[in-house]
Amino acid sequence: MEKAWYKEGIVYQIYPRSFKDSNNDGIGDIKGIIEKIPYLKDLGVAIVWLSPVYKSPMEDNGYDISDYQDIAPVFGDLSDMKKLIKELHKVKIKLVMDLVINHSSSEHDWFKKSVKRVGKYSDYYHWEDKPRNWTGFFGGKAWSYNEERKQYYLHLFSKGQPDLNWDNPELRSDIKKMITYWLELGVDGFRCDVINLIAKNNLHPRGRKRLILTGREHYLSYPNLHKYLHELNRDVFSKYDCFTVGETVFVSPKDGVLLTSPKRKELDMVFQFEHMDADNYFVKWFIKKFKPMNLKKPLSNWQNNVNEKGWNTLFLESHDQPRSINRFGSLAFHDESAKMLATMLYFQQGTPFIYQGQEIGMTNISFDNLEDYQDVETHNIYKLMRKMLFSKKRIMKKIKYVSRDNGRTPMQWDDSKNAGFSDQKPWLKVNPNYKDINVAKEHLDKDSIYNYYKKIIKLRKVYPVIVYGKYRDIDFNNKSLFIYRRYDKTNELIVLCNFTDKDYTMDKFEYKNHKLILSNYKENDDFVLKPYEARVYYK
Ligand code: TEU
Ligand code: CA
Repeated sequence: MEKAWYKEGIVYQIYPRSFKDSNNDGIGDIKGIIEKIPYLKDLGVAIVWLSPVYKSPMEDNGYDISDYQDIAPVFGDLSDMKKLIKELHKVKIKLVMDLVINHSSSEHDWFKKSVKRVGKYSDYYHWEDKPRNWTGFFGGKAWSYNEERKQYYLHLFSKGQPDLNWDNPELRSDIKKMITYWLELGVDGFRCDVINLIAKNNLHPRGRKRLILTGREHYLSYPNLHKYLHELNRDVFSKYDCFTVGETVFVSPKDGVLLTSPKRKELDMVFQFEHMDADNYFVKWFIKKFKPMNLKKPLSNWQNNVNEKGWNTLFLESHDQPRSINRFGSLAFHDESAKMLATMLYFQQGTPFIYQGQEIGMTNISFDNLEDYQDVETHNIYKLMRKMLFSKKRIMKKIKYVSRDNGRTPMQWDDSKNAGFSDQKPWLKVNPNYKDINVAKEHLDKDSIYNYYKKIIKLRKVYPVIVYGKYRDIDFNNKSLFIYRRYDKTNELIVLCNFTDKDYTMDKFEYKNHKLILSNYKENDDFVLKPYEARVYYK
């Protein structure tokens, strides 16, 4: 299997708004990230994925871009960006930017010119005389009327995020120029936002009525997608030592191989979301009780069907997801379950992604007032559910569990005011548990979640079989344990995880000739796995 730096290194995702505020305006910024580079180095981070910092009206916190080649003043300026790249490279950390090219902001110059039908920009977006019945990712209609142009335009997300028309070669050429601009500045790769939505059915027929995302058959991994990805790779990415990870929604392992097979020269890896439905019925707002098998099945499915053909990513959290301890672990066994989840995940095959705060065990927020939530998706869904006559109480209960703000509360650096994130009232409230859960405290505790993550990151450097070994499930039908084997010709790792809050007695112990290289418990009984106990054996 082809070796590559982006297969070996740990990627750490930074949501800039919530990471570190250097100028005390209550909002994280680039200078704050530069301040924390020593922290990233200490953890063992190899690559930083930076969520958008471009010019934006911030309707979707920067995923609505109004200038792809300039920085939002709230985060800093281009000289800060160049300094960040330089300082990260100085300590051998690479930088991956967020590439949001399915849509721009309606404040983008291109959209303003498109509304006025100026030259080549007229067809940079999707315009129709009549709306389609499609619905969007944030609930509600996906086509809106523009009074000035007197036509409807497509926006799969918020109204301020019009979808770009990728069938237009002029648009594709401008996008390629913009990507080249960042690569020339020294950026080492891109996380491509909802990249499998970029190709639409240019006939715009009526969409099939569905519970969510009516009309998705006209843009979800549409055939032209592969043509456009191959074109980006051929004309831009292949000319640099860079890597691309696609955020691809509603894809199967089969799609995953099509998108990440090295032979096809499209993307290097993708984020898939099948395992993110482990606690919901297909739509995150329809919550169901988590069962370990609901996580094991999709993760194992992707391991068994993508390994050796394409390349996986390993993630449980991001700026779009609630915290994994609340979803798949246990607050009663907070530390044990956080460490177990990390063990379960990061010894699988694929590039590991850590989302800021995950490495110290940050948890969901629980605001009682809707006004305390800032996320556009949360507010849109609230309005939609009220129209569907859901009670306020019932909706708030869902929001507490599902809102993307659960993963966006300020990073908890220490137990000082605002968790050391800022001297000013932060844009989003700090989780009140910051006095117990913070970097400073965990740095000092050799048994902390932070130091457990450091051990995992170190082990990945010591045992290449973790990165390049094969994967096999063990005792797959076991509903309480997640056990798997990683191996190559001369090495074997066995990973055992108890996914329950009870002791689990194994009927046999097969690893007496193996060396225990990691566990989240100090004592390990041969036959009994304690609640959320994780072990890694090596031979
Ligand atoms: O997310 C796309 C996406 O699918 C998520 O919005 C997902 O539908 C939702 O979070 C499920 O709750 C990307 C970005 O990661 C997200 O932050 C942006 O809001 C979105 O695209 C639009 O750019
Ligand atoms: Ca700031």
